[in-house]
Amino acid sequence: MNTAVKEETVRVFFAIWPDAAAQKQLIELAERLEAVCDGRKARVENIHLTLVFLGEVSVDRLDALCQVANKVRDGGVQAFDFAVEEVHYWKHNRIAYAGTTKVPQGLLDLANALQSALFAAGFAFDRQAYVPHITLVRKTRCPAPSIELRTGLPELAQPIVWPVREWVLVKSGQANGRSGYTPIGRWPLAG
Ligand code: 2AM
Repeated sequence: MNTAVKEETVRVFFAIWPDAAAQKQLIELAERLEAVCDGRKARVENIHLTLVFLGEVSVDRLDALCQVANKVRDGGVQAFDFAVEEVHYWKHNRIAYAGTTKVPQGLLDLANALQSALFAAGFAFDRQAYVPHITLVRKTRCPAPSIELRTGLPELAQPIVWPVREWVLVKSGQANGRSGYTPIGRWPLAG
């Protein structure tokens, strides 16, 4: 008989959520992309920009995770605006996403501060170079064969900009019978 007690975990990540106006523009962009690329567009309420993806974390460690976020908040990372200017396609995972050419310093500061504080607190996370991206359509077959060749992807007439004033800790999983994201903490930016 296996008597080992299975540790309860949750799949979590830190992220930024667009405001309502940006959400509307991003879902419209996702619909345009879906029309040319096929695939499955994100649900409007799920559209987000990940800061740090932690994956499965023990529920017993969630308090410690929030303490890490408190420490980063107390460090006073400045608020910033995020501007989506481009659409890209990642062939390796068949994702079409919204990105930016001008990564705001505040975003880099926030992602770096979180990574450093998480590392110091002993949390494991993906330490690959941070590429800010907002997944709009999954399982796509975009005409653009690579990130460099974007021919065929919708162009943005003007950037989609929103003021970033807080970040959130999000739980990923089943909620009300649907898979989705549930915020379990939020922290303000300074300024
Ligand atoms: P994706 O949209 O490119 O899949 C919740 O799954 C969020 O965490 C999504 O923004 C997702 O990015 C991101 N994510 C999932 N797995 C990840 C990983 N191994 N490394 C970095 N980010 C990941």
